[in-house]
Amino acid sequence: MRLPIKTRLFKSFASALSFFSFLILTACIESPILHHADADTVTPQAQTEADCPLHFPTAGLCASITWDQMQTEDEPGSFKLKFWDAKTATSDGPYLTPENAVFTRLMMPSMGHGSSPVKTEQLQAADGSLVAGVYHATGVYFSMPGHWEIWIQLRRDRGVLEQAKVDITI
Ligand SMILES: [Cu+2]
Repeated sequence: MRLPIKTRLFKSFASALSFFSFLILTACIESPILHHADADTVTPQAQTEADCPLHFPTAGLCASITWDQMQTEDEPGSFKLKFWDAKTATSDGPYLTPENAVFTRLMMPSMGHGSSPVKTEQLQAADGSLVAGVYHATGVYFSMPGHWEIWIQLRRDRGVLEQAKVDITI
């Protein structure tokens, strides 16, 4: 039996409607994802450890360590230490000299001891001028194998204002 023309029209309208509502529904499901993707490109991403390996929130600085050389049996190691503004700069610079004195301490947490002192000095260019925000740490010697912490400290007088560490296994 053929359905009356009105019923057939209604049926095709209804199926068209359900098709469109399916599309709309799909769009609604996808839209938060799209919106999220858009938000990610606009909003600066939260700082990860890779962006800010050493974080000094009070000073508003980040820092990173780059090894010149690791210690050998005969010689201690050395590294460059670079500071930058946590909000406006990246690990590629521009680098910023902290307002406080910079120190390096080596600690072996499992045994509660340190190692011989590390010399941390602001890097000098060939003409003798100081390089902004870049330090050279020398005499970096871990006295035994195992897990160590390299603590970078910002100090005033004899007090540590702020410190951050990177872990290393020797
Ligand atoms: Cu030890």
